[in-house]
Amino acid sequence: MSEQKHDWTKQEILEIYNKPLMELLYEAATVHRKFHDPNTVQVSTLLSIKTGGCPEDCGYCPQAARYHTDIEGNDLMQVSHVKAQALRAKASGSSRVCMGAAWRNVKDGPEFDQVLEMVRTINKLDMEVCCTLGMLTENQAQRLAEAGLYAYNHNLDTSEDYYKDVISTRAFEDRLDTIDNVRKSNVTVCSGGIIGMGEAIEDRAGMLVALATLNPQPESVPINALVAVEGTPMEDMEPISIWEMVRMVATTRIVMPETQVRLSAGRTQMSREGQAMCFFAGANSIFAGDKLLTTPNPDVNEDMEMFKLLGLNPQKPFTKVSQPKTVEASESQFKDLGEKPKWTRPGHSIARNEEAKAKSKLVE
Ligand code: SAM
Ligand code: DTB
Ligand code: SF4
Repeated sequence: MSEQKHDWTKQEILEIYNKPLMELLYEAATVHRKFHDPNTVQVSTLLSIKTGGCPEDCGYCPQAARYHTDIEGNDLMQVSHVKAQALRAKASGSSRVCMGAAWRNVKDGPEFDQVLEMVRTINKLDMEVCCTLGMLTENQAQRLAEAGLYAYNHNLDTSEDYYKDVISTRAFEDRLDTIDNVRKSNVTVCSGGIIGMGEAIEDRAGMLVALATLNPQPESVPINALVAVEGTPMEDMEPISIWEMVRMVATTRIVMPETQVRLSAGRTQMSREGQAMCFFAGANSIFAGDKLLTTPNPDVNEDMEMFKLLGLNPQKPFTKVSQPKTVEASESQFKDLGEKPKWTRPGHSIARNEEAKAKSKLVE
């Protein structure tokens, strides 16, 4: 029987977030132990299968084409390369591979077919496969499910209110619609957000309301600390303190007791003591590998040393949900519909995004 509560209010969540720290930690750790093994942490490896050149204006993102960041853009990776990287990840202790593409949305055609083949290939290595490819139709979600996709990552990123100050090329509602499309398939939902983008604590609580009131709640919730990348509109944001991360992780754990809470971007700035506090507060998943998508992440060997020090064990694949079956392309029941969905384009102006875009033109 699920013990998820789906009527969380912002007020209730704020009360949890603002508790005296020792109370908050104790409550979160108690919930954590009821639903999870506190000594097991899932290790997932990110793979950027298509880097840079994205048409969106997400204010935090180094991959948006309109800002001048010094990342190296790449076309879609070959399936053989993806397989080699997945094997390396498996050998270093990862049970999940998450493939990211700098796309606004998925488009039917040869590139999506290639991604489906990547999904089949990794599933056959007995690893959990996750994708994050932007907005998705129901048919595309079904095709990914059929290929053996385990999870789809699509972050809400922040509260509905603050979203308008971060992105102008799509709406919060589009994100919810994509999550809904994923839910209609057998693929599990991974959705979370970023803290440290200048949002108020109320926005953090607002994001958690949006996630926790989904029924069912996401199986996985990544909590990222902003990586402030030079050239993006958020390059000058002050880093968040470890206390804010711990509070966010603990609150997420309490309001979504069954979910895997992922300590995501920002770990290079965190001490081992800080990360240990996050694991105690209920984080039970990390991204491993010296790179996230385009920015640095701690070295795998250092992470494994930290696991040893803390007595943590990497989670085996398919401990929560069984391995999806893979259907070959030739036997697929879901056809390429060539859909051209109308995702929203609010197009309002965000001053700091416009400034970063103007600065980028001067650099070129
Ligand atoms: N293009 C797809 C999309 O936006 O859904 C998938 C890739 S996108 C890079 C995946 C997620 O990475 C974003 O939703 C955001 O939460 C996170 N992200 C991107 N840049 C980040 C940064 N500088 N710091 C922290 N998280 C970041
Ligand atoms: C998520 O929530 N964080 C990951 C993953 N899902 C795709 C991505 C973090 C990206 C950080 C910035 C970069 O490396 O480009
Ligand atoms: Fe593109 Fe995703 Fe980056 Fe936004 S977060 S600019 S959609 S890659």
